[in-house]
Amino acid sequence: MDKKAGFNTKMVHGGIDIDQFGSANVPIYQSSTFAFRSAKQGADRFAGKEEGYIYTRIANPTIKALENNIAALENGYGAIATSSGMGAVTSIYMGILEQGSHMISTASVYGPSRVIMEKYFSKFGVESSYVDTSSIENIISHIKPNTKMLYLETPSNPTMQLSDIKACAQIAKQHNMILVVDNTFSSPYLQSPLDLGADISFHSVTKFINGHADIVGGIIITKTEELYKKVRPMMVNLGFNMDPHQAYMVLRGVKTLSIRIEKAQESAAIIASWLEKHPKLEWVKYPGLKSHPQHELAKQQMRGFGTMISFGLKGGLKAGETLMDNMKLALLAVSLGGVETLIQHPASMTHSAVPREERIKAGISDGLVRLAVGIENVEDQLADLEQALNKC
Ligand code: LCS
Repeated sequence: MDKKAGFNTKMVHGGIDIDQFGSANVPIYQSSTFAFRSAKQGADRFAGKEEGYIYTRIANPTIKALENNIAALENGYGAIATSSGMGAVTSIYMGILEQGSHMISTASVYGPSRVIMEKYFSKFGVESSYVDTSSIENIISHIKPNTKMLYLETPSNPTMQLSDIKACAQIAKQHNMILVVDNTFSSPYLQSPLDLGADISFHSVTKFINGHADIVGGIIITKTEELYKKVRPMMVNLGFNMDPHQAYMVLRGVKTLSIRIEKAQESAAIIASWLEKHPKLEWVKYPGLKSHPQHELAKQQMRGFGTMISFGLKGGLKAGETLMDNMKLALLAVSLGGVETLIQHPASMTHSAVPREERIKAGISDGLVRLAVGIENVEDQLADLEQALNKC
């Protein structure tokens, strides 16, 4: 595949080899193990002297096709598919950090990404600072001699705050930190962290990349071979591997990634402007709105403003509950990035494990409601919000 091929071309063909039968789709190699033709071949494969498959936890042809495809979309050296987005987060923490090292991270990250660091990795002597990474000065003020990783989630879940990837890459380089970006909220279609200077980009493929709310998965893309070799053994040895059937589902989803996002994003822009004018709302956060504090940065580092909106109602949490209980088309469910519109309440759902004080400090107020816009007709999405807001 020509490296200069367009995004849609890479989405459909990137990294995918046609098999011996000319199969248009990558087959599901549902096999846990792969037979060697001889003892020597087995030994050579284990020694890395011969390419080929050994055991599915290590590598598998269907999973490899997905890894090559996403590496092509993000312009990385290689990709590592994982059982879930959290499998990706854990593999990255394990691969880069060690006892005594320190990490700086966006305060408003997906709840469990923070909880596993503060609750579990801390037990093994890893330190962390959860800070406002939208300010470079603030990041610099938290750097310590043992800071090894700068971890951004941009836009962040669920506050929709942005961090400047290019500026952070410069700081990371100066201070010998590995820059990791959780690119889940943008997908490879809207943002290319590695092109902006990040070392590692990753996704919960459960969201946009798969896009059909039918599997859970993750993927890590590294800029260099060195980082790939540091992180891949974590997936393999800790058992965070994807399953071949899961990889097949994701390969099927990724073929329509840009088309799904374009459609949902068009609606999200209309809905965000509509919500901003609604008398029952106190505030709306969407990177495409001029009122978003980092609208200009969003224009520079993203190729579109995405499909995620967060907002607060004047009636606070009570009104938010009434809204969620009365939505008829949108599902009251966590997750995002699928074809269906979802609504949820981070304080009691996705971010409930983050202590309240820390959650509020990170900008996730009790009344914040998160809307993940799907591909339904925008008139129907608006009518659904209108009838539910009328009850608030
Ligand atoms: N990173 C981000 C930004 C996420 O939103 C999620 C999941 C993960 C990582 C973890 O991925 P998973 O293991 O679930 O594949 N976010 C969810 C959310 O906002 N609602 O439900 C899950």
